[in-house]
Amino acid sequence: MPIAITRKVSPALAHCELTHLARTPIDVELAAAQHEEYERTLARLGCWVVSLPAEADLPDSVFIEDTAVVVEEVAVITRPGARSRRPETAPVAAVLAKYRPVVSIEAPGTLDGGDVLRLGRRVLVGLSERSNREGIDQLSRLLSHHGYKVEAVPLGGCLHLKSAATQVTPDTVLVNPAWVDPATFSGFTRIDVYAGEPYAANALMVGDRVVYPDAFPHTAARLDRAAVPIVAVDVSELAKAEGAVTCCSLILTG
Ligand code: CIR
Repeated sequence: MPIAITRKVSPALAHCELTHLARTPIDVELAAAQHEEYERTLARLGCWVVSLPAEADLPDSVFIEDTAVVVEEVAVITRPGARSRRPETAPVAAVLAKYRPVVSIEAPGTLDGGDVLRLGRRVLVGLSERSNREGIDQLSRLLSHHGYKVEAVPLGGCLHLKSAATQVTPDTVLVNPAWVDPATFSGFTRIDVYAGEPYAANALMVGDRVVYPDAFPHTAARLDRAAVPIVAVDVSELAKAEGAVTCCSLILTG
């Protein structure tokens, strides 16, 4: 059974980091309710959900994906690119130590888990405002002796690599080609997001299903046509904090 580690919405969510979105009022109670439904969805899809308590002083801590990169062999604790997010990692490291050997990215490296897209033994990492070359090199050293090949991927216009591309079936990726070079995914079948839905490339594959925001009907129709089995969730309030579906969990398999 996959384990999904989540963290409850912080009461301080409205003070989140924002890079590409303007600040708009966030209803924290609604965000928390949407997050609970997201957790229930993961449970319905067969995950054992380990839900960590809310952190009152860490606005972005619900976006737990950014704090670690977990493969079968090891958990790599990140050093988030946003200084305000660095205190998020310690409690996550303590939990992950129950499941994996734990290693860490060290200064001056920075890395956000949202930049890390694993495709089999290939690990693509967005060279972004959050993840620097030193962080990517450290990740490469930490994962290479477990047989992974880490590749830096240039990005433009978005926060993280997984804002621009995610995997939706074993051989299909969902891509916003305006934000990442689609040639990166040669060898995969590619589904492009509908141009009017730039944020639509973030999907969370859980087993053979895909958790997907209900906010992108045109791109969802493309996924349907390609027979990608999606399970819709409403994460509209979390989206105002620049979060989406991958960022709210760490999924441990194997
Ligand atoms: C941030 O800027 O760090 C948060 N407001 C959003 C993080 C979203 N993380 C993700 O998509 N992996």
